[in-house]
Amino acid sequence: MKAGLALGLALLLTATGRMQADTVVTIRLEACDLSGNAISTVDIGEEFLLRVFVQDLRVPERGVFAAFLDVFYSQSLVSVAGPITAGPNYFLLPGQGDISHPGMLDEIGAMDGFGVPVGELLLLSLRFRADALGTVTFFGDPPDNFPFSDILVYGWNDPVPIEDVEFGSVSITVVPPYNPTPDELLEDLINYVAELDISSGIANALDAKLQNALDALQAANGGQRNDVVNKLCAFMHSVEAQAGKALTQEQAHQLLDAALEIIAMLI
Ligand SMILES: [Ca+2]
Repeated sequence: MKAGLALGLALLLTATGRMQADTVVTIRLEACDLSGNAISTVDIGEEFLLRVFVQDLRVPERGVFAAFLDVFYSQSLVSVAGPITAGPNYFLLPGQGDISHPGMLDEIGAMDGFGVPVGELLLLSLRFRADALGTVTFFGDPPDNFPFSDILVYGWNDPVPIEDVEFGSVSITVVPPYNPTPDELLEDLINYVAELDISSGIANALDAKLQNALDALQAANGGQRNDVVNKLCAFMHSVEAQAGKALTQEQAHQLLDAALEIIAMLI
């Protein structure tokens, strides 16, 4: 099949009449949450999916029949947490792909078996766990175990030359979980009020009420938390009085929601 690869390349160059190869297949990597939403950050300890998409870029598009790749990643930050799952148009070959070596997914991929796949399609996904803080990049890299890992497209008998396949990469940052304390939320709210484009008189009045609440909170023991709630209620009354006047309705809603969130943590 090495000869087949070389022949495929020669045929492609002859057919296109160009010495510069065009991308025929893209293999794109994406990080997403367990519901399938693309993400760029993940809380430490949480799981996420690495998803691999393929697309045939030829015109007219005929579809990717089989695609494989290696993926390198930092083993100190994330670890494999589940088996490979094929996308809905593809199936896994028994024994194909080795995910047992930390830091490397070797020869992972899938084949089509369910009609003509056109458009960008999910080839496979794989569950990872975020183990340590930092940014991890998953690098897609050409496979090397031919002919088992040949990248095939409909309409061509020979494999797609590796140099005509674009292997993508994706980064995701592992972050601490965001569990703000009431103090932190109150400080956020104070900063938010300070940045509002409102008259300084109103801003100062609102700020004074929040500072009162923050002072009470920082001095509070369990028995004094009602005092904090009362001070936040005073803040909310002031906001309501200014809604549609010194504050827009939207600003007022945001301030009320923020205060209610803090109160909910205190009662
Ligand atoms: Ca490999």
